[in-house]
Amino acid sequence: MAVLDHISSQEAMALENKYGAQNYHPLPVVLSKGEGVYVWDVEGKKYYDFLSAYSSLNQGHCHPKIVQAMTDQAQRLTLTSRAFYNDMLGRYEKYATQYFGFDKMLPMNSGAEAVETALKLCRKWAYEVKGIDLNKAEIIVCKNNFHGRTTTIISFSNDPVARKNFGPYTDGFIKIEYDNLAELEAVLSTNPNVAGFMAEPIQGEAGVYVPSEGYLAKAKALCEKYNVLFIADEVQTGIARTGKLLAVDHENVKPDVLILGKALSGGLYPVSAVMADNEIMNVIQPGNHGSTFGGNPIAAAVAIAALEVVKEENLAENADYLGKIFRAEMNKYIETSSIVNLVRGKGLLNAIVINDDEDSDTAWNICLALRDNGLLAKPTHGNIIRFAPPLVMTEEQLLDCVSIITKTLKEFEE
Ligand code: IF1
Repeated sequence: MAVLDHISSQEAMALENKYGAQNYHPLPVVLSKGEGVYVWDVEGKKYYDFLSAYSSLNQGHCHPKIVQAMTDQAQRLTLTSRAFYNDMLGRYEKYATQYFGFDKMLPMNSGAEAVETALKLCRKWAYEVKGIDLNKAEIIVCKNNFHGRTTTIISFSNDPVARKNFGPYTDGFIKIEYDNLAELEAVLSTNPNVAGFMAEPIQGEAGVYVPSEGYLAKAKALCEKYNVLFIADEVQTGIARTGKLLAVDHENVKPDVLILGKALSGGLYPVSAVMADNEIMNVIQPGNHGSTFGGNPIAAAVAIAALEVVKEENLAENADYLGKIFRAEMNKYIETSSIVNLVRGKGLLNAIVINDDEDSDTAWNICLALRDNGLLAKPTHGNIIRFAPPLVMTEEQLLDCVSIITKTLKEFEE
């Protein structure tokens, strides 16, 4: 059998189970095609994608403009490394920094790499600009955070599955409660070695946990008061997902350091970036940091197209509009539901909380039933299901999805 002969779902899953490291527990569905808000499995069954590769596919699957930009660039020049200049990177950097309103950016590939970049940038700024004693810098993070999978990042995770037996852990992080300004100020006002505060504007993995209104603006003000960098991890919340270009835009906050990934490429390619103004970014000098693929010409071409699509197709406005309809429709259902406790979220980053224990398998079973009914979503905990469709969805499609979701949930009512 040739490697790329036709394959059934059962065969494809068996191959991953046998030859792949078992670091995931995927929903049993094998996808082979995507277009806009839809995906198809290898047997040809069509589904609404309600995960969007964890908010990477905001522009929809295989967006023609982004695919075109990628294939054109792939036929011209793919990779130079940063040992040489290329004719795409500077143009991308100008476009993207003006788009988000920063002086400079540092291009990387994955979200975790961009988070690492931000942490290194913050530490170097602490020693060279703020004047913290060498190796004393500390960065405040939040409980129940999710920032990626590197050894340093899992060092400040409190998810036992993500961190157990991966020690020794990296020092230099202080964990505080999310959405708690008193605790933030208590640390800032007593610890002169704090260099930065890093947070997700909405905690994704924690279950789409939206902080109190004003939290981000007040946290940013506290950071200013104590000369500490406010680092926003918008890897998941950025690029129109929550109904604004960035989730911090809901509170008119400009982070000192902005971390982007996922939908920066429209889901075609791993593209991430860190943005900051000169007084911060200029601490990075040749040799301090980098990546073979970071800022490559394909990434640059893809990201420019992906960002253009967000503006041209008004994806932030659409996410805001459809998100309100989604939550309103779900709330109508929840009024009489014994299985769903609540819906929460912003724009098209939402979750429902199921009326069951956190370690139950109800959310998983509901996701299997949703799959059978033509909609793909994934639990974030035993009792929470995240709903994050592509932002190119129409109102008619969204209402169709609401009816699939409520019909499926009704199958689980006692
Ligand atoms: C996995 C969650 C989403 C992120 C934020 C950095 C990264 C992520 C705020 C790292 C990545 C992912 C990765 C994915 C699951 C996932 C996730 F469920 F864990 F929370 F999106 F909702 N900052 N999030 O959310 O980016 O290195 O992966 O490109 O399987 O680990 P990455």
